[in-house]
This record gives sequence, structure tokens and C-alpha cells, in this order.
Amino acid sequence: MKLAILGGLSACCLIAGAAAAQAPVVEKVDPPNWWAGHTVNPVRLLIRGRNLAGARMECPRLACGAVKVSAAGTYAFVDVTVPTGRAAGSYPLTLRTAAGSAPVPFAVSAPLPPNGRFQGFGPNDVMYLIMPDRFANGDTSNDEPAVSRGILDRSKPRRWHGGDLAGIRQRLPYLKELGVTAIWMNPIYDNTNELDRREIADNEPTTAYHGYHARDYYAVDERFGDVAAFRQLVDEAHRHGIKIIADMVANHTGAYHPWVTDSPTPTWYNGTAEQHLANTWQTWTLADPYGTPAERRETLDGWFINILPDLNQNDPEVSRYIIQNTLWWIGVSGMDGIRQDTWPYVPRTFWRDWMTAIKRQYPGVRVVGEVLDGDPTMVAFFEGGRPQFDGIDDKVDALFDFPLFFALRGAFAQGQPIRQVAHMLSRDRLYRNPSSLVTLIGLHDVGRFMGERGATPEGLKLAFTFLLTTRGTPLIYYGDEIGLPGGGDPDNRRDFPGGWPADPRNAFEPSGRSAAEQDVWAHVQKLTRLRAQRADLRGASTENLHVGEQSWVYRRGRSVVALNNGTSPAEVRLPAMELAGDALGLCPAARRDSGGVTLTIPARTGCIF
Ligand SMILES: [Ca+2]
Ligand SMILES: [Ca+2]
Ligand SMILES: [Ca+2]
Repeated sequence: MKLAILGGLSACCLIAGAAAAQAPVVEKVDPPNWWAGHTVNPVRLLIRGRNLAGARMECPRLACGAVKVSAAGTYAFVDVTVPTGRAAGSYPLTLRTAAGSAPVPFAVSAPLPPNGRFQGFGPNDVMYLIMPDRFANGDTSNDEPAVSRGILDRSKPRRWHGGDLAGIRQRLPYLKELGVTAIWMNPIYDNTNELDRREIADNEPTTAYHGYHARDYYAVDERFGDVAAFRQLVDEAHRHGIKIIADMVANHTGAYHPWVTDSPTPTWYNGTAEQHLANTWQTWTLADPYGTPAERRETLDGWFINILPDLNQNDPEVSRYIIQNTLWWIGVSGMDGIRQDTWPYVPRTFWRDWMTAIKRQYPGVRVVGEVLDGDPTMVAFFEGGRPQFDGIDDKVDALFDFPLFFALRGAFAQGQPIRQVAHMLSRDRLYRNPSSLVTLIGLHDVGRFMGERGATPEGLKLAFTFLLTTRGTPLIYYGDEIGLPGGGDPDNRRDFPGGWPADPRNAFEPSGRSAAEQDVWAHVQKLTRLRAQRADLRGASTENLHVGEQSWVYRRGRSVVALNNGTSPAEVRLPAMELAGDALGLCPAARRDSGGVTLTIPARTGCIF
């Protein structure tokens, strides 16, 4: 939301002299609206403008507190109380100084009916990650918006490509057909509008097509759509039985955020563009019982990649701004969950407060945090639901299972022993609730599964068989369901074939897929359907029946999963048990004799009995 409102009489005519006070100008109001009966009341507005020194507010039919103005007179904080039962509608406020006045647009909104909204996510879901710029271009009219021209180029992997919210909405039937029940999208905040000359890659300035360089936390990037389009996507996804999980970034803003050159408070960021620490990613220090605040400072306060301005959540105004902003996105859209970026680099006291505020207003909404670490002791350290040695409980609902991710890539892509996957799963003893983890074989920050040395479609299918039959909430990275190739960032973010009107083929349709792509796609669909049918496959109960170097048989309730990651058929001998046929149709029936059961698992194949 951007406003350019010149308020009051021109100051020149009121006061003579060179030092004449100028009339106040209001440019932006965060948040632009709030709700009656909300758990956050009063709501604190952050008003951006000019000549705000000495401001007081007039708030008809609402109540406003004292105004706090930044030293430069460019920001004003004010608490607005929305009395219980205030009807939805426009409630214009007035900011007044000795030199004049300016209107402050503000609205009270009707809360969205909670039924079918704010649903959370969990092991019953199949999550699907979409990079909005790279999935489908459903609206070519927003490809080159007026505020931001000349930075779209599909031939360049670090430029904008034109995908948007309309494209995702149009592909909901595709996702439903695949068996997806929850979409996580990379951030849709309004991002940097120009070529980023502070972040150079391959000798070229980059763009913020990925969404992680916010310049306005209260707007959707004009290339993706607007807040109404987001709400429309959430509503239509819900009609398809699909939940929406939005990506949020509380650790840092983009380098071009207006706060960087003029901050609302002197301690808004940790450091300044000229003088700041660099994040050295010494995440272990955060979990070090012998550490000191000084030891952790670089990791908590350092600027990400030494470029992204680090927000200071210990400044109560910053903390309050982020909390309100999160509640605002949930409230205006009816979305179901949040993926929070770079979890470790923010003080855990803030996460505790942030999580508490979310649950107070929206108890059903769930959050998954990003702790990109292969060490399960580090992921377990940040797990919510229990205080750590410092007495702090992050309270986060879920984390990504990166330790398992690395083991899966090693085994199923590179061909290392499958035993290491079982070995990693044994570390579940470290977690309070291993089933809360979000499991994955790929996402936007790592090279594609098929980009690994040694990766094959058979290995990919086997990895999916494991992913959809193990504990946790499985995540599919867009395009992995057709074995999309790609190396590291940005090659792992190729456009989905068929997402653009002029694409030579459309892989959203079976006719647009190669035989190999269709084979993987049909396999994934079969697995999502089996998982939907069999609660056991989504449950917490797992029992190893056999763990070999390259073969693994585990029981999940009444289902038995048999995996062979070797390059020749495996024969596995099990104690006598009842085993129905393989639901995937890939393994011969178990052979029974007086002493037990023998399974024959073809090379690089997984079966579900
Ligand atoms: Ca577009
Ligand atoms: Ca933008
Ligand atoms: Ca930080």
C-alpha cells in the first residue's frame, strides 16, 4: 500500500522566514487496516512521511495514544484502539502539527469467517513448494510494471521471469490431481524494483525474483499481483482442498528497503549500511551452553551475505512491527501456515513472543522454521515445545528435516548405502516430536535431486517412495515430480515447462511430458494417493524389520515398506507375517515357508505391502 498525500495548507503561506515549518506529509501507513475484537488492541501504526515533528492524532470513533516521532521527523508511531464492536469501514485519521495537517487513511475490517481458514498443516498433508516467479505466468500484464521496468529476461536465471499468483491459481487443478494438499510459496512481499548492484553474481547485478529482499512488508510485489489476488488464491486453493503457507522473513530486509537510509528508530537495524557485522553462520554458538552473548553476536546481528540489513528484534518497535505484520497477512488472507526464513539468526526470545502472538489470535495456524543444518542436534535444539538450557522455548511448530535430507540425497541420488538413512532416522530420539518435521528431497536453496552426480529417475522414484512413507510432512519441490534437472542456485529454479504461453511444451498436461517424466509423475501421484488412503503411512509408528547395506524393510502400522537401493535385486528374509501384495505393483508376492517370509525387491525399487 503506497500513499502520496499532501496534507494541509502549504506552509509557505502560514509562516514566514527561511526556517518556516513545512506542513506534514503522510506517505505510508503500516498496517493500513485492523480488526475489532483482535487480540492485539491497540494496534501500533507506523506512519512514514515528512515534517511529522510535534504530531498529534485525531481519531474519530477510535482512540489514539500519544505520538512518538523519529528524530528526522519522517516516522511517527501511534497506538490506535479499535473499540469492541466497531463496524467494518473506513476510519480516516488526521495527523496534525503546528504547521498543518494530513489525512491518515485507516480502516477497520471484518474478520474473515474462520471456517475452512487458518487450518495449519501436518503429516496428513502433502506440501508443494512453488517459486512464484518460476512456476506459471498467469497474467502477462504484470510482467513489466511501471515502477520496475527492464529487469525481466527469461534467458537470464537471475532476472525476473514473469510467474505470478494468477499462474498458481490457474494450476490448482494440476496440483490437486498430483495429490498436493498444501502450497508453500517463496515470499510474495513487494521486493526490490531495480537491478541489485549490491549483489553481483557472475559479473551481473541480480534481481529479487526469489522474494527474499523485501522493500515493503505490507504489499505483494506488483509482478506477482496484489493483496486481493493473494486472498483470491487462498480462497480458491481452499475450494480445491489445498492450504496456503506463506514464506516470511523476519531476520532481514532487502538492501533497498527505505528503512536502510532512514530508520524509524536509531536501533531498527543491527548496524548500518556503512558499519555492520557480517553473519559468519556460526550457528553452533547459539546452542553452546558455554557461549556468551559476545560469542553469538556475529551470528545473530551480522548481515546475511554481508548485504542484507539485519533487523534488530530486540528493539521493541521492530518486534511489535513484525508481530503485527504477521497477524495482518493471516488476517487479510485466511492463509493456513507460515514458513519462516533463517530461523537461527533471530533471538529466540523474539520467536517465543512471535509464536505466542500467532497462537493467541490464530490457534490453528502452524509455522515451519528453516534451520538449514545437517546436524540433528542443531535442529533438535530449535525444536519448539521445550525450553533449552537457557530457559527459552522457541515454540515453533515444525522445522525442516535437513539432516534426513542430506542422508536421502547421499543414498538415493549418489547411491551411498541406504543404511545411513536408517541411521539418521535413529536420531529421532533427539526430537520431542519427530512427526512434526517437514521432510524433503529438494528445495530452492540446494541443487536439484536430478542434478546430483549419480542421480537417476529410478533413484528419484525410490526417494519419493521413502518420502511419502516416512514420518513427518512430506514436501515436494515444484518440478521434482517430473524429474526437472538443474544444478545449484539459480539453475535449480528453472521455469516449469508449460507455465508460459509461448512454451514449446506443457508439462502440466500428460501429453506435454516425456515418457520418463510421466513415469516419475505417475509414481508420485500413486504415492500421494496411497498416503491419503492409509493413515498408518502418515503416523508416528515405525519399526525396522530389516536394515541392510542397501536394503531396508520397515513397518508403518499395518503397511510394510521394502526398499532396495542396490543395483541388483535384493532378497530379504523376514519372520513369518501376513503380507498382502505390493500396492505399487513393483515387487513379486512374498514367498512363504514354514520358517518365515522372503521378499524379492528388484534393483533400485521400493514396494509397499
Ligand atoms: Ca506475470
Ligand atoms: Ca517490487
Ligand atoms: Ca539477525
